[in-house]
Amino acid sequence: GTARIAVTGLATMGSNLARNLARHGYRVAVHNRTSARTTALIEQHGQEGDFVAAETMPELVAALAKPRQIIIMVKAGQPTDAVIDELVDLLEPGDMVIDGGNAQFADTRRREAALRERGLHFVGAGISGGEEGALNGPSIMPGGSKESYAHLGPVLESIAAKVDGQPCCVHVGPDGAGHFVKMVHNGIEYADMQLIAEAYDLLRRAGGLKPAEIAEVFRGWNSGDLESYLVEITAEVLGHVDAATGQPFVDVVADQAEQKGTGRWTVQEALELGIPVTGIAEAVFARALSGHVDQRVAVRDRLPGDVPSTVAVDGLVDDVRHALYASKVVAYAQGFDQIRAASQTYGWNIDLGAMATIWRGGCIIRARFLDRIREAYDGNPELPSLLVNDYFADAVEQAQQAWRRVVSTAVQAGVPVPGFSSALAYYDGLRSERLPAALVQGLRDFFGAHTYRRVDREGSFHTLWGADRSEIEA
Ligand code: NBP
Repeated sequence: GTARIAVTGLATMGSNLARNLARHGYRVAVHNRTSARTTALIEQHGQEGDFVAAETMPELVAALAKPRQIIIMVKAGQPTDAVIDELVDLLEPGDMVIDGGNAQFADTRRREAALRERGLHFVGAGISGGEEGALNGPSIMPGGSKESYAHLGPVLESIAAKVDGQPCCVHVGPDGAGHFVKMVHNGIEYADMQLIAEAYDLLRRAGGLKPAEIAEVFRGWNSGDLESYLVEITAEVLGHVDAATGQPFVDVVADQAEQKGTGRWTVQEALELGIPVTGIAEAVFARALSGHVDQRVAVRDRLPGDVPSTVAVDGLVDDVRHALYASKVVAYAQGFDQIRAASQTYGWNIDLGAMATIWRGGCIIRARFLDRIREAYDGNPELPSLLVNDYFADAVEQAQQAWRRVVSTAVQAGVPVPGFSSALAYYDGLRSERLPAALVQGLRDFFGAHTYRRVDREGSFHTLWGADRSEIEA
């Protein structure tokens, strides 16, 4: 065969990715379980490039030059395994199977190990940017072997988004590293949106601003440090008026946020790693709370707020901007901590600065301040937290008083701000010289003889709480 690369799975993502490849001059073999999709792609877009349509998997494999490179873009989970099973018997050692779906990284690790046994390369590649990104340039986070990246990298880099001439694609690390980073990216996206939603809610409920006015506020913010795709589209969504009712669009949308699961995965994995990603966790739980409509309706009248109808809001808009920025820095700091922890646990050796680089374009969390994150990790790859990089430390210091005012205003006004307040609690926790964990240790030792360490001597100790309260070395 002569095709450079293949795509199997031609729903929205797969067909757009195939078109992106073809538009970049690659001969692309295309296949879908239901061949009507293949036919439709060729009929509608065949003139955009050099496609080879394959009706069956053996035809697809035969169409490819060696070593073969096949991108799978099907529904994550069992469908991906079904496609891999069908493929592997048709392939030869050295061939590469790329999973561009939203796979769970543990699945990617399992699949990579299984294919490696057969001499095949398995590349779990996180792809962000939705259908628009797939067509015009996504952010790509490929895992797998270095050897496979040597073949694949140039192709993926050519179709990825570019920022300042740099492709938003680098080799993340072995086996599941790419899908892990994609997962955390999605988790950060959850946190980012939650913080934006809290800013809106406060400006509306405590500040008394109308959606159209808040749209203007966000439009203004988008020309400063907060410049990002999400802040930009927040202005669009808040400014939109429902044609049917003439109401602000945001008032006619049911207030129950959905989740497909990647935010939840991020938190589950953070719990396993013992990394506090409170910003992401609060975002996942805020969506969960919003979704429990029956419960909300059942309890609402019995839970009075007892809050003043108005609160002093002098300078609220600027304060909220500071709170949003500081909380966002915390959410990213936590996400990067999680990537670093996983990198150590799984031996991935991930370059954290490079991750910030590839999220600058193509993906949903693209933002100006990712440049700052890259600079921070380039300057010091061992940074103990993003928060102590000079730029971010100064920014958070400047924001601090406003951040505290915003959280207390929200509390007084009865507006929930789990993202802002947990980010501030995280910040105050990290900077505290002494934490009440000492008391927790004392309690654990009291009821369960769990022992404790002392600040002044090495070793583990236990106090004989039920006897004379003398201390013994455990
Ligand atoms: P879907 O996730 O809706 O999957 C549809 C595709 O999976 C079709 O090609 C379908 O074939 C194929 N498929 C299924 Br379902 N079961 C199969 C099986 N047992 N064997 C072979 N093929 C099977 O497509 P999508 O929205 O384009 O997303 C593709 C992947 O990209 C997913 O993993 C998704 O999570 C990920 N992703 C999506 C986005 C996005 O914005 N949509 C963004 C980033 C990543 P058929 O035509 O024969 O039914």
